[in-house]
Amino acid sequence: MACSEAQPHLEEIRERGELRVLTRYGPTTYYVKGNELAGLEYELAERFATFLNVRLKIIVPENLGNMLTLIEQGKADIAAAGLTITPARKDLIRFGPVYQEVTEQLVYRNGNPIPQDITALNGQLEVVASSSHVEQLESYKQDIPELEWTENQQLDSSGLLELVQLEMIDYTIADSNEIAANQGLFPELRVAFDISEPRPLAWALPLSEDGSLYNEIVTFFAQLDQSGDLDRLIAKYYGHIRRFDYVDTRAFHHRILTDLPTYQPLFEQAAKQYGFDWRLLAAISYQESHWDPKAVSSTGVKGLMMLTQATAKQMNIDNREDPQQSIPAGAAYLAYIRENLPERIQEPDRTWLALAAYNIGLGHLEDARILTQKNGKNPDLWPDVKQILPLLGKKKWYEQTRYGYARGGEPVRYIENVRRYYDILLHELENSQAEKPALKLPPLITTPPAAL
Ligand code: BLG
Repeated sequence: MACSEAQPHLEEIRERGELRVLTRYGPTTYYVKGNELAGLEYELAERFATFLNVRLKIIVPENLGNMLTLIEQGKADIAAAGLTITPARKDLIRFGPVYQEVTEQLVYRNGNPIPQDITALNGQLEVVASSSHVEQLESYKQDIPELEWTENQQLDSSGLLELVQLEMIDYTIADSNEIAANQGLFPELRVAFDISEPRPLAWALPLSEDGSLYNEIVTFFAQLDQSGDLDRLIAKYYGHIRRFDYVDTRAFHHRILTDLPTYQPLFEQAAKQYGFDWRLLAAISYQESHWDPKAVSSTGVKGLMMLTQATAKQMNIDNREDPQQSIPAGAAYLAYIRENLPERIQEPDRTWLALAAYNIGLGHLEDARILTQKNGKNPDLWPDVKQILPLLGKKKWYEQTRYGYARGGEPVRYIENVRRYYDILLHELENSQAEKPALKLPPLITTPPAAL
């Protein structure tokens, strides 16, 4: 029996055919998006399992403390949970390669006084128990003995950010990526100041002499980095966050309550007919017209889905201002574009590329895809095409194209906004309508399992 311990960790995983990965729910890690599981950590873990040629088993422990203990005790293979490498943690667990850097920041609610520094807090500060933020606060406390905080065992970072938004606590500390990912959902959050230097995130694994799994992780990340996939994945999750207009976000939250109910049945019906998520159609429509059926652009494009006259004709409708016509025609047009893209293009890139063409036209999208290929990037991936699209506005580039000049930055911003609106809708509607996600999450493990 005892000699089974000598088996290298990697062999053990291969024999069992399953990689056991601990993570936590949250917009930067693991969540349900529409009908799919998503999250940067989830996708990385899924790719690593494929790399090892084993199944992926995701386990969500009750809290961060449990997660670290489970890893320390070797009861799971990896924790992929946006974990910061800290000196104290390094004594107990081993970290893989750094894949992202974040800064820890103090968050307060808009409208309340902005604290100038950590000595000037005037209210309750709550942080996630066992987090790197506790370690950071402990180091500050050596110089500022009066510094006080509460450690929350139940909630994660997103949960505490929500409490700040709801004014149930005054401050929390969160990682910059978590704050950015949550700002669309909680538009009243504000960052007061950084409380740390940029800090590295990495996967955690049990500390042991056996380097077999560690070496595979190093090779995996090196390949991911070299192929550009790591940058693409990070851009996929954070690329659309940066430039969002937070004032607009507040108006959107309001319109979800006042205007959306009028059009929701039409979005649902069109989505069903043409194979979309209705919340995506609603997000597109908000981006196009702010749900104003009489909206008209300077170029004469009209209605809830902002159709040109030519599109209306092609889709056989005669009144673009009529929501009953505009919504199904917009959905049908988008579906038509999506169907006509080359078959090899996979989702979700297929939908984003179709949406780019909805906005700028298929000809210009095709030009951008050709330029993408000329630049050594992949024309079938939205994150690659999106880098090239703005070049259609530059002479040096549009001269090389068939359809010529276009405002290529517009579809990029357009899709960034649609994605933000879509994320907000998913979150808001799940909360308010208690809508069941189509896909069940894996079971939530609330007590450490005896033998993982
Ligand atoms: C789109 C059309 C495309 C057309 C492109 O313009 O409209 N989409 C629809 O009608 C749904 O068919 O492609 S083409 O047929 O190949 O030429 C290019 O002409 C609409 C866009 C234009 C945009 N909104 C849907 O995204 C718009 O309103 N732009 C004006 C903005 S502003 O008012 O000037 O700021």
